[in-house]
Amino acid sequence: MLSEKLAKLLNEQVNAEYFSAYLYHSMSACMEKIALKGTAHWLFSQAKEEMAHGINIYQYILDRGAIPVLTDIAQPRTTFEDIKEVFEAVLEHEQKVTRLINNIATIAMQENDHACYQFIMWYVNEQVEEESNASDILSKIEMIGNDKGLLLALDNELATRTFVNPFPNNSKLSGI
Ligand code: OFO
Repeated sequence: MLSEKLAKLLNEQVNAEYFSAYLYHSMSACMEKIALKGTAHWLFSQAKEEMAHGINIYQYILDRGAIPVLTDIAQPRTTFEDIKEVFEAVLEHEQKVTRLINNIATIAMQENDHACYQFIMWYVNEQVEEESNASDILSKIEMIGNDKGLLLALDNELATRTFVNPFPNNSKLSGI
């Protein structure tokens, strides 16, 4: 059984992951608006991944004998002028999520909840990838500067992302 403290943190993390999905949907919509369809697709795929992250924690809360408590999801930012603003915000957001995940790992360790610690370690490793992806794309955007041709090449590259369910064994995520 999860401690009350860990159950609360995991519930908050479900909310944070759903908020991430909401934020990436909003960013995707802004990129559609300026015809960067590949970037919009990348962000939409990221939103799907965030939903999967949230659902997997939701299932874990149930598996540990607690009940997920769903709370309001905040409104995300709705205006982004260009792709640079988007990926600066992606990196900042993922750094914030990393801090939340690390805090859960710290508390799980302090409480000697080895199962929860092991569970959340997947997310600790995932955050390394999330931050690295955002910062790689941001570096490319900075190199591109005002070159529209290179921007379209990056947009085409982002269009090739395919969504892969990160938790194929979670029955709540089968078929997505
Ligand atoms: Fe769930 O990794 Fe991004 O927020």
